[in-house]
Amino acid sequence: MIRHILHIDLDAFFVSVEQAFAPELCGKPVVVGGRPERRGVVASASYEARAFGIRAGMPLAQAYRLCPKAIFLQGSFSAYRDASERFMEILADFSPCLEPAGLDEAYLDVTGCEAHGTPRQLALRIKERVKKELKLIASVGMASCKVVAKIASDLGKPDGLVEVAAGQEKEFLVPLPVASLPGVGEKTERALKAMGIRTIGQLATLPLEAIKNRFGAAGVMIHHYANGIDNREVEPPGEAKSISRETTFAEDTLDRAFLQAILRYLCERVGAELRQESKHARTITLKLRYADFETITRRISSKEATDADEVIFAGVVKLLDQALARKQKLVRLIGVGVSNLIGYGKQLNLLDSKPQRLWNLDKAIDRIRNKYGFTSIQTGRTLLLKDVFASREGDCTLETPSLSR
Ligand code: TTP
Ligand code: MG
Repeated sequence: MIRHILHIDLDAFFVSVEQAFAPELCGKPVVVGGRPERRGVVASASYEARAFGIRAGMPLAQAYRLCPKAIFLQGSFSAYRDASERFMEILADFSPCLEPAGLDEAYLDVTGCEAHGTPRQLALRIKERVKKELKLIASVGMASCKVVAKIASDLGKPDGLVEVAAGQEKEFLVPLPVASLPGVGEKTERALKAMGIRTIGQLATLPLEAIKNRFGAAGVMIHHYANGIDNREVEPPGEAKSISRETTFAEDTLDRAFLQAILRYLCERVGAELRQESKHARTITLKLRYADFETITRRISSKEATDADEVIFAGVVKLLDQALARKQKLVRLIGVGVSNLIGYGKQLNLLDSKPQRLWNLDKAIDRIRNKYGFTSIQTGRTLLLKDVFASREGDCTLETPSLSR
């Protein structure tokens, strides 16, 4: 059976989110990554900035030399994460077979969705909704396998829509440079060049054995890809096993009120994700890294599972107080985690164990945050962080999420 796979990738993602917030940035060379006088690299560059040769991964100082009039922004990671969540929600409306492959890209298998339209019609509708609801531009590649769909979406950028008909995969790939193949990094590209291979077409015609001898299993993979062969399924992520968030402070601290406010914020993030995954947690973990890099984790488990921000918060605050009572050392990193997760259905006495008030409150806040972004609502216990939120610079480094499956 011929599969219909879409690869959707947002154009200049970080920059485009900034432009959606501040339309005066549209049409200008914009770079997200930080101030050019600071160390660091370009995370995302607008297409206008790319016209000057600026690329992701390039040192900011070099980007500045290429285009001094470019607008350099620190960026706001939580805004990107919120946009990413909303982007994935739109995609999920088109098919349940959705595999996020990063914040701004995903594979969607729409085989069998003919009743709703052809793959091209679905792709156009996705682009339309992303534009209308998120003010972002999605480039879409359509093909019978993942690797060709991905290359097609890259090729059409910006604002692309490239369809590769079944049977045309190899022909489509022939003229493209080998570096467009996923799995061919700079090192492999150099090694292939030394062998006289520059295009995917040349790679495809090499005997498989020659590539296998030179590059091993990775060689077999890129040889298959070069021939338009990729049997990988679009795989929706498995169920979450643990969820955690942590943050490193700009300055080490022992300010208990501040630590509690940060903890509350992290708990709300973890709780929201837990509810999103329709899970309850039995184990709550606090992680602390002191200024001297000593790192401790402390956990409490309970028979009663929870997904309430308030309960998770009460747990970690207790752990924090115990840790601070034992050691008075400056803290450089703090994190909250939940694990030992169970599905809603397994906790039959749930409504008794979680006060209705907390349930209603968390749900109401989730709804608003899902619609307007996480930081659209700030709860009383995090008010101390107002300044951190106000400076988008701080927001960018507020926390690192981690979800293990
Ligand atoms: P990409 O999709 O690779 O890049 P992009 O969306 O900025 O541009 P386009 O897709 O139009 O080519 O990556 C998505 C986001 O991931 C990007 O906006 C910023 C982030 N990122 C980094 O932080 N560092 C990097 O080196 C890269 C490549 C991306
Ligand atoms: Mg992108």
